[in-house]
Amino acid sequence: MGIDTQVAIVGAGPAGLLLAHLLHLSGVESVVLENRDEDYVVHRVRAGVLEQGTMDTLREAGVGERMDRQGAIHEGIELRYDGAGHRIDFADLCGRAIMVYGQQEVVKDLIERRRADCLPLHFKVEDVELEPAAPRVAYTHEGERHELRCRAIAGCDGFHGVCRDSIPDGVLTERTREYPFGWLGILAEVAPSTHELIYATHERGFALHSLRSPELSRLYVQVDPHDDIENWPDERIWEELHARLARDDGWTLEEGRIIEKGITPMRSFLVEPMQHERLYLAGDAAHIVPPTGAKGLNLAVADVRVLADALTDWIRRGDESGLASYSERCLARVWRVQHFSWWMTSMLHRFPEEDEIQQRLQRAELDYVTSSRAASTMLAENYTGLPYGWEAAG
Ligand code: RFL
Ligand code: PHB
Repeated sequence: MGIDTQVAIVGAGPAGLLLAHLLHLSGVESVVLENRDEDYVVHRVRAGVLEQGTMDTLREAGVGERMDRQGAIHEGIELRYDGAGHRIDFADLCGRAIMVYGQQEVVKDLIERRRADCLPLHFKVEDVELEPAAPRVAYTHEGERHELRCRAIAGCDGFHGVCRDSIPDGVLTERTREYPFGWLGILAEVAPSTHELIYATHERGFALHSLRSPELSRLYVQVDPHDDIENWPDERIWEELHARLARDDGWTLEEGRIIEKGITPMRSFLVEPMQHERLYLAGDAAHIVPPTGAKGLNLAVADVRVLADALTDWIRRGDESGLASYSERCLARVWRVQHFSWWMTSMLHRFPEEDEIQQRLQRAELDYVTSSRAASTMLAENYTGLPYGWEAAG
């Protein structure tokens, strides 16, 4: 029986689109299937922080040109508590940096490249069904049912996708932790009141001041995960942000028109292994981290780098060893990042039932991280992202 494409990729988020492009660069064909429309995908506001390795990957793959023009390199962040700011200087501590560039811009750049290369990318695909062992993917597009025979399937369809659920019961071990809070995020038409990201902790809860461009600010406040966005008129959001981000030295937060707002619950989640038969899961389909470490998108990029190499070795050279160890290689980084994201989250949020000991422990941790070079280097090294292959080198 013949095949229709070498790799069927489900999901056109950063994981699916980057995988398709990396495979193309190494001479492997793929088809990308996405259930949303293109407009929705490029306007979905999500991550904004790219690790050093992510920006290097995009550049090396020839899709970093607009990022380098419009994104902003940041060499540090501020931790703010008790009315004072404490800078973590990445450049000094670990010689690495981050790029502030919206996830939807990365997605836009990858879609544009896929179009320019005239390669298959289908939006508004419905009723995707997988047979991981065949392997085969069936779907409906423009009213017609199709079947795609392939050599491997990449499940890049996010946390709510269908790929993970197509694996029979008993194969995967799932681990989940829900946090007793969520983030209310806004995009506001106002010049950022800061040059670097500010992670603030306050008795009223966590707040984050992030940026998108010289005219656009992205801000978050910790809220109850079950709260309704209707309970948060714009004035109330600004009031919370002013209170939680306040500094004793007269720093002020500028307000602007809110053009987007929503509440996201927070969880830690992963499956082990990240593969079954000829189906390989990557990105949010396999793991979720709370956003405090700014890691989700970066972890998706790390997965697809490993997967692209492994698929290429198998399809072009007949070497299956990379695919066999795909999950194991990814999970070393996944667990490291799970720990860092949990640690940042625990240090910076208010927990509903926390006692005074818990508060004092958080405070002791913040004082340590902001005063010890060893402790702040740990934060800097993880935030900017451990180099690829660190686990093997260690
Ligand atoms: P995505 O982006 O969810 O893409 C999955 C795609 O699959 C499609 N899909 C399907 N397609 C076909 N058939 C089906 N049955 C399908 N079901 C779903 C979806 O429509 C979608 O297009 O997953 P991917 O590619 O793994 O990328 C992961 C990242 O999107 C995610 O980890 C980050 O956004 C997380 N995240 C952050 N990560 C960072 O690295 N830095 C950050 O600063 C950061 N901030 C954030 C974040 C996530 C947030 N939210 C809203 C969850 C801030 C927030 C508020
Ligand atoms: C963002 O800019 O959206 C952002 C930045 C840092 C985070 C999470 C989200 O930790």
